[in-house]
Amino acid sequence: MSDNKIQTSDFLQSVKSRNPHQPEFHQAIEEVIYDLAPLVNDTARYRKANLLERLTEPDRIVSFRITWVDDSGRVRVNRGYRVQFNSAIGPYKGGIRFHPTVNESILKFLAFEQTFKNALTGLPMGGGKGGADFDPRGCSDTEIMRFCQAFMLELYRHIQPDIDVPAGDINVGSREIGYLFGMYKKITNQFEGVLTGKGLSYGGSKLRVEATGYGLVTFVQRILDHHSQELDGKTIAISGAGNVATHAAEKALTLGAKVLTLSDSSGTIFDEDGIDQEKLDWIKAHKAKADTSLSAYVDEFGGKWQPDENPWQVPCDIALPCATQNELDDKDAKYLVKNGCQLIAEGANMPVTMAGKKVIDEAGILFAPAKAANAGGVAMSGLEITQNRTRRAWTRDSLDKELEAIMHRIHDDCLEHGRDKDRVNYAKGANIAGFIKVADAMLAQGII
Ligand code: NDP
Ligand code: 2IT
Repeated sequence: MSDNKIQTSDFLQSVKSRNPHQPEFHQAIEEVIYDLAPLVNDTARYRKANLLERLTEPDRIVSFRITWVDDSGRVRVNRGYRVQFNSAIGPYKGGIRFHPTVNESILKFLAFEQTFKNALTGLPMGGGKGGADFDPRGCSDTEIMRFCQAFMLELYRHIQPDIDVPAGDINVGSREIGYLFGMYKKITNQFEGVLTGKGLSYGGSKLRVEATGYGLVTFVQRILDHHSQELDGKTIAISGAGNVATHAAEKALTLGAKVLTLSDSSGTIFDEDGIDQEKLDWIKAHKAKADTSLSAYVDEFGGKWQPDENPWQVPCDIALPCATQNELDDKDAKYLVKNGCQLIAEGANMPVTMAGKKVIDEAGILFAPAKAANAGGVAMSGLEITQNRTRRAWTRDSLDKELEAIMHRIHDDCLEHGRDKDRVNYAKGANIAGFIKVADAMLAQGII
């Protein structure tokens, strides 16, 4: 009975009816199903264990009220979540996002992808994600602290170093992790590695802040190497101006590339002269202040400010979407193709829409999917966990080498499973390599 072959359209339809009104979650599953269904259909042990259906249903989701008081004395209510998706290969692991758009669909898509991504790192981490529909814009530092404390007042029940280890994501950086960690320690009286992305003075890892962006560009460089090309001299369009975007830009500069754009939710800066390290330092400091727009860049350095626009109309060799999901659609992809872009690598999670991917695929442009290309951040989180366990702090140099080795191994995995005649289908390679690691662990652990 359970030996039936999977029909992708039936499978997707059943995902949609089991999870109504969750378009991002459907999309994340659609992104893997065309690669995984043939493998599962051809592999009796996967098919019999009904692995795809099991893998697309989260282990559990907790949703909770967060009540806090703002500076004017008003009592505020937000909704918080933790999606614990899959723990076949290790404790749940994945970031926390604070953004008004956060809902169950977005966190389920992120936790589903995280399961594959974490497997690709080769480190023992399951997949999870959490967050709240909280908008930090306009909040004072003490409001952010009170919100983080109120969030942890519930989250602490669900996390522990051997259960679930959250980290940062959009609008959750070192400051927020500090407040979250402080409250966890206050409630539990345990000083333990329950969060990653911590400050260096209390158990954080060197290079965690930089790791996602640096790892992304290391992965891009590896792809170019494999295709007998170099990063040196290439032009790059990057979206976002947060953790991933600015560190991708920084690494790209050290390798001789020219960064033409960065963006935020108010628009894009296009600097034909290139955004150098001095300009980047200014951007980092500017965006670290509350509620700032990148538009002030042009008063400081010149270049063009393009309000409410994304960077994808700017001619470039490489595009790195590093802001948020579904920020690069088919229309944008057509501009990139027309303007001669050769490689698109996802720094953000699922930044390219399905229609955008189709355009990229048809044009034969190199494409690096998020679960492989942005895995450097969570990989460094995994190394932070090991450092916490062994109570040692590794040097920046050794961590840098380890990060590079992990990104190279992920590239090898993509090659092994994604070779398609004379092309490499990196998305297929990442989907299959990640799946096999999780699926084999699930099989070994029985029907649970
Ligand atoms: P940050 O909060 O540091 O930065 C986010 C950036 O994206 C900001 O410039 C923000 O603009 C912009 N942005 C956010 N939402 C939107 C939106 N709806 N439309 C347009 N711009 C938007 O987050 P990160 O850099 O950490 O995360 C960026 C992406 O990378 C996310 O997809 C995240 O899931 C992914 N990621 C992050 C990792 C990490 O280690 N931090 C690891 C792997 C993936 P503004 O300032 O105006 O809000
Ligand atoms: O999407 C991601 O990989 C992250 N936000 C980082 C997760 C982590 O646990 O470091």
